[in-house]
Amino acid sequence: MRTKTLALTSILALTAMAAAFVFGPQQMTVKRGRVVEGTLGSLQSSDNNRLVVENGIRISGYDNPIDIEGEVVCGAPDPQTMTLAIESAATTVGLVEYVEMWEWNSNRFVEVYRGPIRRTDTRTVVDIPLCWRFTGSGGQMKIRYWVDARGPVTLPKWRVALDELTWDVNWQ
Ligand SMILES: [Ca+2]
Repeated sequence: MRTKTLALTSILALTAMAAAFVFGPQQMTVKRGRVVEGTLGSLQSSDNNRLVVENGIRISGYDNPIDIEGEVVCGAPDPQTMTLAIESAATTVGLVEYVEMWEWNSNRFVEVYRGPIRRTDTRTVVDIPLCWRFTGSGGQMKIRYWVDARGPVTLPKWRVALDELTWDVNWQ
């Protein structure tokens, strides 16, 4: 019931905003890694307020040292275009960030971006092709952000700082 109310409010907001909307995750679960500073609110815009996550303990080689899942109700299904903005920095070289989105027809996460994380704050904007695949019937979207060490990372502890993780969605 709460979700339905939220979706309705978002649709009204969309009408007023000419069917284009920027938003970040409304809910988030850190499945692996330790939050050092920041909150879900830190991801909503590029403002130097960052969610900082330290790598977690790997029980097996299949575990990703940082693994975060988030959800949002964007208000309406079947958008025309969508871009994803990611702004991140790391305390070491050799890390790669991966972004996946939930594809509702096949019921699985699909990779939409991967790239190295730089030492300096870098904002990347990714175009999401066939973006309607990633919205549920009520406009729900799910995202997974994970990090793995792909280079020679010798530090036992390192951190990734996320300044922004948002979608720019257009229904026109
Ligand atoms: Ca921020």
